[in-house]
Amino acid sequence: MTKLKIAIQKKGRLNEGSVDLLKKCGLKIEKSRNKLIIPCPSENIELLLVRDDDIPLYLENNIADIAILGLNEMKESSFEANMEVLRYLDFAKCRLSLAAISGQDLKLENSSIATSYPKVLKEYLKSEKINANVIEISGCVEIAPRVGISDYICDLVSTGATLRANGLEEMLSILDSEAVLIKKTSPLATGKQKILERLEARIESVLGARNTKYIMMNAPIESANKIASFLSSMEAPTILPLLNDSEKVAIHAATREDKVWSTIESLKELGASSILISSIEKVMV
Ligand code: PRT
Ligand code: ZN
Repeated sequence: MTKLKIAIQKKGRLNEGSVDLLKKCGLKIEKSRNKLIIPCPSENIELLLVRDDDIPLYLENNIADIAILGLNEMKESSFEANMEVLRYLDFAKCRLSLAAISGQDLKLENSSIATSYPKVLKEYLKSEKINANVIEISGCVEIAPRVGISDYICDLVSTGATLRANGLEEMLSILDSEAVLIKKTSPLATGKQKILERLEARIESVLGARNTKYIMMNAPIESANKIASFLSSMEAPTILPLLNDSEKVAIHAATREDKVWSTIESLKELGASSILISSIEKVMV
């Protein structure tokens, strides 16, 4: 039986988001501490739990068919040219940034920069025609400027708390990263491709639902058309009569989460009341 093999991080910042997304896509993932291969036979899928640094190698050697990885790790891989991003997954967001001891100016020419991401950094320096010495260190990069190893560091930042705790200041972001669904650029066999397409459709519906809210309200009949045309819904809003109130109707619609607050304010101005907003689990368009 054909199986699609998916590599995800075993432990770390990508693990929880990857498992959560795949579970919402219907995969039954029974995690046990030492199990590195998890079969999901009902979906014809097999999960490989590995270190994120090794994921590009697994794809390159066709040990995994697709994977969930941080964009920064994909870009850092020597196999980057053989891989493609299928979808941005909206979690594990961070940026690769240049930082220095607080209060300094950014003067990269002829400087030294410590990093665990030498490939991405060198590509950036080349594209900007900056001549600088890249010092590769494997971790705890934040210490480098304080102990005189380098003038700057180039490291991943999400909240910036780690930089601040080490007296460093973020100066310039050179790459925005998040978890991405990736595969080798070469085509998959037909059976695997079909399983992938089904999974991608499910991911689409799970991620679509994350950014969508279901909004319900009562409104005066005379405002109903205005409200209906105002709501940015996926389909035309539903308008229902109310029991024992001939002057009002109930209006239901799906709306984008980032628009919810401004939507509520405008709805109130149009006379809407009893506004309820609820989450949506999945969206099939
Ligand atoms: O064991 P394995 O090799 O699989 O994991 P790992 O230790 O190499 O990676 P892990 O789990 O730390 O990170 C995996 C991926 O998560 C990274 O490649 C990024 O794509 C993504 N990610 C998202 C981050 C962060 N956010 C992040 N904040 N990776 C690292 N950090 C570091 C940051 O550099 C800082 O040291 O977390 C610390 C806290 O960040 P602040 O800015 O919130 O203080
Ligand atoms: Zn790693």
